[in-house]
Amino acid sequence: MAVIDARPGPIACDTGRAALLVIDMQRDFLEPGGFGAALGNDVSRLARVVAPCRALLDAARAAGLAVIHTREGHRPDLSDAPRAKVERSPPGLRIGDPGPMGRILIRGEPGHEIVPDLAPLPGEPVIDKPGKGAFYQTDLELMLRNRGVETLLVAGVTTEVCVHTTVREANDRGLRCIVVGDCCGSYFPEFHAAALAMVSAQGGIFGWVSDVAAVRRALLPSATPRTGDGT
Ligand code: TIU
Repeated sequence: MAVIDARPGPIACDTGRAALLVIDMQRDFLEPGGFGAALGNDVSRLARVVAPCRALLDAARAAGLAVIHTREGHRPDLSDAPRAKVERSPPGLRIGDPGPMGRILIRGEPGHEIVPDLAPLPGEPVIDKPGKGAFYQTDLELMLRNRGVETLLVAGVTTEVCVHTTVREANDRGLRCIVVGDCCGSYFPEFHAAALAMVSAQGGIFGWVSDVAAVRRALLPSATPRTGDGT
């Protein structure tokens, strides 16, 4: 049992019944020419999340947690892409349009891949999701139930969109969610801060908020703190 320092208070975590969920750390959101940029965002704001996420991934793997990755994206024929979503970006920069990393937000294209530093290891499931929430139209819930997962550590992008939607979905399914704040990123610093505050307000209405240093201390008590984990 690990006890993780968090807001609104410390949270006990049975590591045998916990999983790390890394959300949408894809080139399409982090690099120029992808979906994030097509929506008019400054994608350079997300790069700082990669190193802390890697420190978190290393700790979770070393502690034997289940690690699950997600990717947002659509089928090449766009049959799973709602028109309302496609029309959100300007013509020429829409989902399915060609870009420097292949077709924007399409499965199998270079831009859809997870950034190399955070690449899934063999055996780590990757959930391909058409929406913002990782539970919508995916088998994530089944996977978590089959593994007996009760607690989710959550990292990834963007804090107020896919991370928040997923945490709300998980909370309603009875999972304890610990959002690792410095391993989440947003194109909007003020939204990032507000989104984290919303999770832990009201006594932890959707979950807990922690940071990578606190998680590493709890999961690997004898390890030396290292660069990139915020210590
Ligand atoms: N636009 C934005 O902030 N996010 C997304 O579209 N998807 C995710 O958050 N993954």
